[in-house]
Amino acid sequence: MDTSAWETRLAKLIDRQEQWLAKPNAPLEDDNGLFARYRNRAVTRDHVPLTWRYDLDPETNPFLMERMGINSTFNPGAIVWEGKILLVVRVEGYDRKSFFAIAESPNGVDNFRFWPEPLTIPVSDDPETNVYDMRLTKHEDGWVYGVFCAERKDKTQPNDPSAARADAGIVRTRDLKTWERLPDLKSVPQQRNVALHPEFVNGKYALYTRPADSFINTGSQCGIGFALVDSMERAEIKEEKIIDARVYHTIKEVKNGDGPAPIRTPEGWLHVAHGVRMHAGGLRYVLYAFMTDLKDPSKVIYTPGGHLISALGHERVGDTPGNVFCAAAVARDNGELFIYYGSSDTRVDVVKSSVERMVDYCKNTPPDGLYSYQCVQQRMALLEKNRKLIESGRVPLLKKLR
Ligand code: M1P
Repeated sequence: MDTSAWETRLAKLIDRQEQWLAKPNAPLEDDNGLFARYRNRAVTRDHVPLTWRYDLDPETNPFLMERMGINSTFNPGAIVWEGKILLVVRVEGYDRKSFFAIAESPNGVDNFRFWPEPLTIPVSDDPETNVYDMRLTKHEDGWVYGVFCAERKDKTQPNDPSAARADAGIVRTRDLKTWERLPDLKSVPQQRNVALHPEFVNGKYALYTRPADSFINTGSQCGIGFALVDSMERAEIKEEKIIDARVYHTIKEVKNGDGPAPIRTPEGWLHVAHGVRMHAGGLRYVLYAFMTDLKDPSKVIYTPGGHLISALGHERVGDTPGNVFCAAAVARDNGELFIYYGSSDTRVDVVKSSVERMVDYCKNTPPDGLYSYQCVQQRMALLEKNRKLIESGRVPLLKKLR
């Protein structure tokens, strides 16, 4: 390529990315009263800086090729930091390895820009092959913790190149720039999807866990667990109780896992989790919500039935079609609540709700009826209530529904 063609191409790349990053986002009108989706994706692989992907030297890259491509950006952790919303995004290269990088937005819905460099997370004595899905917790001990999946080859199965083991890696920081690596969470079952509770519980650190017999299948393990550990510097699970079990013929029949650290609300801790079922198309991941008791966060108090978010429209397209997965939600001081989720393991999408709406949803949505007969009864109860209201004439507009 001659110099002018090379420069023209570079100018185009720069312009195109700048336009993409500066694109304003807006909520879609077809919201459901609980949350609003947004017109544009929050973070995509096209947000990743050109300097991380291209060799920008015309001598060594005469065709201005993308030398090290990015496959996807998804499953972030989130934090409100100095008034801005920061996502610790799982960035996956063409080489299938993920790494973490912070993308920052002034308003949480658009203009996400990556910090100049990806995060350098120190490795332990037994370096993991892959890292992903970091949950962030601003803990009352003053540290910000990141708990993530540290994936290694399963050394007990040397002849199977696809055999892996998942453990919970732990890092902490005070400025989001320098990260201290702590020993991985010690646990007999494998652990992915571990989130740290933001407050001490009985003077200990509290973890929401997801024990699993193997890398993909949870096997004999039954759901989201709760464990107290004495220290995060040598975190070890000695006892774990299942607080949100997998249940036959529900959205969490095959497996589930807590999402971000729970959010304190006046009526309990709000959790967003993922549930997985199996169907002819493979595993189907959806998001659901539940709440735990303010004084005893291991006690589940509200379990709205069914899913909160399932993949729709563009969200259904990507590497694992039809799945959504969440490790990030933030509540702002004004009560606004943003939930960030990876759709089809490809990009980050966002919805806006509020703490008040989510609590109302959790308290007043009937739990899964578990049987079709019971589900019809629940629906009939709603219908009957509405019928009486229509007949009462209390809400004149309802006459239209007669
Ligand atoms: O592909 C969907 C998700 O699968 C895994 O989730 P789980 O731990 O419940 O099996 C994770 O690899 C997650 O990153 C991924 O989005």
